[in-house]
Amino acid sequence: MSSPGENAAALFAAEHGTPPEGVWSAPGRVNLIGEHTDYNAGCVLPFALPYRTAVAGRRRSDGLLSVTSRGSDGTPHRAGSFPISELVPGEPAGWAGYPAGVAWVLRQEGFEPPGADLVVSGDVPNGAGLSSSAALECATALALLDTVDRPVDGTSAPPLEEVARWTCRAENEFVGAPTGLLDQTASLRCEAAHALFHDVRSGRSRQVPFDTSAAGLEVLVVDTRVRHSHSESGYGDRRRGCERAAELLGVSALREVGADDLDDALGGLPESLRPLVRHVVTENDRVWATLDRLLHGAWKEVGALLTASHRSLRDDYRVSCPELDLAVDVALREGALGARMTGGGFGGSAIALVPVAERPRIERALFEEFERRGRSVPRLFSAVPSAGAGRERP
Ligand code: GAF
Repeated sequence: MSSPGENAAALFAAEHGTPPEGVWSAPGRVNLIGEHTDYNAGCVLPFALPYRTAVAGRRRSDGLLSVTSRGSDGTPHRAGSFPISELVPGEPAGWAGYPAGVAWVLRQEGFEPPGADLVVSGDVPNGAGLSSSAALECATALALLDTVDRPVDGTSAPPLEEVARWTCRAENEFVGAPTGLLDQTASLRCEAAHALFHDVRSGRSRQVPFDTSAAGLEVLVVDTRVRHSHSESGYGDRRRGCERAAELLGVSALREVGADDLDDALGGLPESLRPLVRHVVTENDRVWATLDRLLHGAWKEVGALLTASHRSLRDDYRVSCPELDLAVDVALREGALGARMTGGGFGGSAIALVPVAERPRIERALFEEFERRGRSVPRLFSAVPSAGAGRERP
């Protein structure tokens, strides 16, 4: 089977009659823990998936951005050609808004993209909470930075932290999804065989060795196939609630409320905001605890932290859904050390930390329970921490 990069390059050649000047790709992610903490200036702990979005590109000199994607049957979907200098947020809508948004942001940041032909191909499942949007944004950013002579593998490369901010702005301001920095940071900065501990407030990251196999474990991903979108109201409502709570507490972000001060903080807030704050403060604490437990190889405790995170997201933050809860409950019942929804929620995927030897049985139980309750057949796969974004070998 060909890789997304090979597919993008082949379609580029078929569409444009020449090979691309380069191919860049970026991965989807799972977030091990640290959910809805990023826009509260807190900490996250994702790792990159082996699934990637690749962008084959070539510079143009007429200021146009042409974007084509490869459908799963190999056919091209031509989204059109857009004058970069005339782009305005929201147009084009749909998937082409992500690459167009990145071109728009780069221009706002003072770059003058001369135009480009881009062909996209990827295998990150869409709408599965595995960060397919960030993978597309980040691969596009790398391709377009090359056209302005700031390649991310060159000496004049912009810091990846900046690239993460630009791609996040594309999603917030152009596409209109009020997301935080987790996904783009993960896609750009993760490394193979590691999870990435990232502190959004300081911008500092730490690569954390993540070798479940040495402990006879693996991370099973359960894509419930319930599709979600962060442009819809649920995500934005939670984010606004957190911002309002921070304002009432007189802090710039909920990150500043320590776990020891939680009870006092809750006492000063209206009832409706308390569960949101309780989740964010305890979740941030769980990220630090997970980092510590991972460094000590204390997998059982890591599992317990994952499960506690799920309960908090389900009961306090209220971003889970019946299918995610089902995946978590079945995995735990069948012997997972811990399980939780991953990503923004309202659908998408759950992860479970499972003993390798138990995986076939846990998978069977998941299929059976989903079928018995009339849910779609989940997609299951084992997630191996993989490399972050970069230029592919020619
Ligand atoms: C989505 C968002 F894109 C992230 O920024 C993050 O907030 C996450 O939901 C929840 O942790 O993936």
